[in-house]
Amino acid sequence: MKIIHSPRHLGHAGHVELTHGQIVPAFEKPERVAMIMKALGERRLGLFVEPTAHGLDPVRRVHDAAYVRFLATAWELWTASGRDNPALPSFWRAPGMRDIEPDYVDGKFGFFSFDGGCCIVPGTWDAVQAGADLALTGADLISAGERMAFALCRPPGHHAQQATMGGYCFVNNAAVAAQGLRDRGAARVAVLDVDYHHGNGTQSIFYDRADVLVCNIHSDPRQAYPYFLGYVDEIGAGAGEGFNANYPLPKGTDYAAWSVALEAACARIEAHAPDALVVSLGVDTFKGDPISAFQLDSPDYLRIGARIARLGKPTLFVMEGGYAVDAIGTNVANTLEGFLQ
Ligand code: Q9C
Ligand code: ZN
Repeated sequence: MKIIHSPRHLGHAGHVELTHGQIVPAFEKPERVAMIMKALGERRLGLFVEPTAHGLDPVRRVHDAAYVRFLATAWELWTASGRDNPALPSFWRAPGMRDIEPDYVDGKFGFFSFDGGCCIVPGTWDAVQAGADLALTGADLISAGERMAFALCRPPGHHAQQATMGGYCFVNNAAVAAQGLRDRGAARVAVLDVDYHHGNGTQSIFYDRADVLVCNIHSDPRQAYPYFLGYVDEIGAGAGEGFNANYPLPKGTDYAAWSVALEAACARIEAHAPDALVVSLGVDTFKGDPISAFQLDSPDYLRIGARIARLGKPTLFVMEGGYAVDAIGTNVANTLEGFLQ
């Protein structure tokens, strides 16, 4: 197995987030990757490789050009307004307001985001571009015949929609990879999102398409972030009707109940008969996660990996959430080891 990583994620550091009415150090921090690499290295689970550069065209296959332009210039815009502190949005559009990109920086930050979880510092855009390259290098490997690969993306991606950042996510790495696999010849692709939070970005991006099935197992949006998407009746639209599947679960869910949803998602994926599978691998379902409320334990991740392997599809794992830094390495390594056994 190849583990695709890059030190460029380190530029996205020293940032903050808006949580519980306060500006706090970001939960999504560089140590997450260090701990994962340590665990994967100790277990000799794979070969570490660096990504190849793919440019921004494959990113614009799933994101609006104006949004990519905003991300590329956001820090410059922020500092041009006379600030040198980490950048956060603090204004958002409500339903009924105009869909026009403002000229002023604060308006742009609000226009292209949906929460205060996406802080931008000088190295953010470089880290985000590196993340997309990791995902695309993973798509290259799977297209070339590898059975599996792991794109150790940071920051994560699954909350990023066509033109909005949110939930620590800027570019939707899993969506970039899924589209990349389509563009490399896969007729059908499936995305299985096992992060604690609903992958609203991935769902939105592929919502009207039948070629990319999106399955999400997550905390019920009535109780949990991102709150405004992730209900069972979201089944896709138009040509994509029937090609989106949501499995919301209550807070407190343990592996016994979680794995029932995994079985249902796996059955749906088998029916789709994808040529390749992208797994949005969040391990914030762990019982010790500081911002989440499922009860999965470390050995459960071995079973998750093994069940996904039984689908028998070429599989690209893309890193998403997981904030219990002490356990994140074990939980990710267990998932990949479970797949490989
Ligand atoms: N105090 C991912 O896992 N904020 N994003 C929650 C809880 C948003 C999580 C605040 C959580 C986003 C990729
Ligand atoms: Zn999450």
